[in-house]
Amino acid sequence: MATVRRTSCNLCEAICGVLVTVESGRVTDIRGDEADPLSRGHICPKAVALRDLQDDPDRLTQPVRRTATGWQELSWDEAYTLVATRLRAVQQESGRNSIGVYLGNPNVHSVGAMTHMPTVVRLLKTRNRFSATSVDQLPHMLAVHLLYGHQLMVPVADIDRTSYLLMLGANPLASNGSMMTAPGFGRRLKEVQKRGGRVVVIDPRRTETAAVADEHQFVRPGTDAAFLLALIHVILADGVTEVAPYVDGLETVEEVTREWTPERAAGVTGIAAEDIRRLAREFAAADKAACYGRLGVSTQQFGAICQWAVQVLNIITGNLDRPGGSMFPRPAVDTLRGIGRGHIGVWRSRVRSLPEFGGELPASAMAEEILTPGDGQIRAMVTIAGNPVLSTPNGRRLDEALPTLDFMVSIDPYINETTRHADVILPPTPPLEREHYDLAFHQLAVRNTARWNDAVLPRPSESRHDWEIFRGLGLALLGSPGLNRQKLLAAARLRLSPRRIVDLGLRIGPYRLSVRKLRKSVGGVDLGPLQPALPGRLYTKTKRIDLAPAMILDDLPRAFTALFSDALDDGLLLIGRRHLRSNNSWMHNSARLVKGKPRHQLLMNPSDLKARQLSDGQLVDITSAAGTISVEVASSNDMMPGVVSLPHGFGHGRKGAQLSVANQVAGASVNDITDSALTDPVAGTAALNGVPVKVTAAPPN
Ligand SMILES: Nc1nc2c(c(=O)[nH]1)N[C@H]1C(S)=C(S)[C@@H](COP(=O)(O)OP(=O)(O)OC[C@H]3O[C@@H](n4cnc5c(=O)[nH]c(N)nc54)[C@H](O)[C@@H]3O)O[C@H]1N2
Ligand SMILES: Nc1nc2c(c(=O)[nH]1)N[C@H]1C(S)=C(S)[C@@H](COP(=O)(O)OP(=O)(O)OC[C@H]3O[C@@H](n4cnc5c(=O)[nH]c(N)nc54)[C@H](O)[C@@H]3O)O[C@H]1N2
Ligand code: SF4
Ligand SMILES: [Mo]
Repeated sequence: MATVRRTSCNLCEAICGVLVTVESGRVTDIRGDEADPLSRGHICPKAVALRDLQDDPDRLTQPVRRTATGWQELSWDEAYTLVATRLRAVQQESGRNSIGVYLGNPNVHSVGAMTHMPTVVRLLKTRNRFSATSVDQLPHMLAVHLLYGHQLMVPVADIDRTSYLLMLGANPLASNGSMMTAPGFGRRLKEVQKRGGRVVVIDPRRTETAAVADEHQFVRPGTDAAFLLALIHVILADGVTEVAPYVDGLETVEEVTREWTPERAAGVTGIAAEDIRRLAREFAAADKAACYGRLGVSTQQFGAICQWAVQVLNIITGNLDRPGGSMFPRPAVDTLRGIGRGHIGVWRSRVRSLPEFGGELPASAMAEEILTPGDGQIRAMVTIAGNPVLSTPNGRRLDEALPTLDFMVSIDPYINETTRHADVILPPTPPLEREHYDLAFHQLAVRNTARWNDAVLPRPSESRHDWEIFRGLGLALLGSPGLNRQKLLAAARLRLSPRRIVDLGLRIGPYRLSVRKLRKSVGGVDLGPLQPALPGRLYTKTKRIDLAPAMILDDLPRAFTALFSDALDDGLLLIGRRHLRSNNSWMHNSARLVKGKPRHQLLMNPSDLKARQLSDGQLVDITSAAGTISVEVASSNDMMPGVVSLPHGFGHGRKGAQLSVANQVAGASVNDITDSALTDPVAGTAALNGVPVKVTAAPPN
């Protein structure tokens, strides 16, 4: 008999409600849930992959250990003891910091990882912690930490009420939105336009999103800082600012942007000075406007300046904290309370002296910290829901570094490009077997809603949820807790279930909800549109906003020199892209998703092809300072001349990776040529976009 169960898809940040049909224990259908007040029935093709994850024969369900004769299953208890013993042994021999930890993206999509993983990471007491943050949203977190006093106090564009949306470096029609949970982004954009509003996209590629916008401007990769500061310059020169009484530092911003003129910006960005002036004036004049900058303006050499400038633009035009502007969500569980406000540079990486942020070092430093001998060298790695061999810059070097470790453990359902190097792999249950409340993305949602999901399918007795794995591993690491208060607390925390923790959070949260109440609401509860929150909710000590933090001001001269004085490289610049049917590096094992036209090619403007006597479809070598990869080139008028685009997450088929579908997918890993030396020095974010490359015909083999 078929039953229909409600849950949500948590593969990306859109957290769409879905209805799953189950027949005799198997999923037979997945569709959008119209009753979800946030997603209103929207889903994308990846939702069906939930079913493929469930049924994937390559997915591990029990711990495995690498032996001379191949992978061997072991019991959960054996695995916990083995891992804890080996990790402690490495630390005993080589010191606390000899363990490196890398946390990948799916952690934020799992309630069990959110509630239980931090305790285990803390127990390891190492400073060599890394995560996908530094190849992603770190500049956002730095900017809001400096401006609003908390690293996660991120405002989102109030897309459902705005009349002017200026987007840079974001392609939500492929990504479904990021640092901004707005399921059905395309529909929401159409609604802006239907209301008579305007959508403007700034991107070196005419993306799927640019195609539906009212205006698209090409921008030379890595130069958005000049564009954004010129917008601020124009608005300040016009004297049309609208600044809230709790904002300081306007004069300083005026001073430091004086030299950042539209004419200068035009020279490097490729956007005409009159267009920059017009866009600034349109933005300032719109009754409700929001500027939103995402990955393309984060993972680049001036990401920190860009994300700061996006905030400043919203603030000085009176759009921060205003309906239709840029607003702060108010989730039912206040995640900010449970997470530190953030800090930067309290310690630095050993080899290159890159700063920590919020307790994590830049992922760009990971390989060198493993490969460089000396005190504090990483000798063991713990990877949790990450595939850094494909997802971090100079992944090839990391791929070579991992086998030199004394020990490696991965918490991951797959034997993939990274985890094939592990000694032990601990696989968690797949999404449909888990309960879920979204601790991360209600915090970034364009509407306040809340939903609890029961598991759609029972977990098989031999499987463990991720939180159970963290509990098992954490207790093994604790050994016998003894009388130490900290240890007892950690053990107690590990023993609480996610449901219990969420329930407590809901009860003390702003709407006094509970898991019981949420379970009774079909599709989730609607808590209404975003509400103004300032200055009361600011985390700054003064309850004021300082527009001009020293850390950013100090970096402006570097940007000015690099952008305006240095001889600009006239070669090609490499950027990334995403596709609706692909998710970072790890969903290429779903035959249903990867079928159809290949999506791994290098996109290049026909004029650039012609100048190099290359032709569409040809195999080319792409060479950067970090190395060379070979891939097919595809001619595309959607590319800005001088810019080429390659998606990340490809480069499967490596020896030992057990991904029967993905291993057949063509393509190379762009992160074999992104350069770990190329970072934004302010916080060490990897500059994955704007990498100088040469493209030549690949020699025939
Ligand atoms: N060049 C370039 N590089 C990029 C980007 C880019 O745009 N360009 N984007 C960057 C961004 S934004 C990000 S977020 C990173 C992502 O970087 P990562 O997080 O390192 O990589 P993912 O591809 O998301 O890999 C996720 C891993 O988690 C495993 N996994 C899946 N579900 C679960 C689960 O529920 N639990 C556990 N324990 N494991 C699970 C998968 O098998 C896979 O090994 O990549 C970054 N790298
Ligand atoms: N289908 C799908 N959805 C996803 C993911 C996925 O892999 N697949 N990944 C998820 C993750 S982890 C994240 S973080 C989000 C990311 O969400 P988005 O930020 O929307 O991601 P992208 O599609 O990479 O868009 C980045 C855009 O920046 C542009 N760009 C590159 N360099 C520059 C530059 O210098 N300046 C400007 N202005 N633009 C530039 C690129 O052309 C691209 O269009 O997507 C999430 N959703
Ligand atoms: S947009 Fe697609 S992948 Fe993202 S949550 Fe919705 S259905 Fe899942
Ligand atoms: Mo990401």
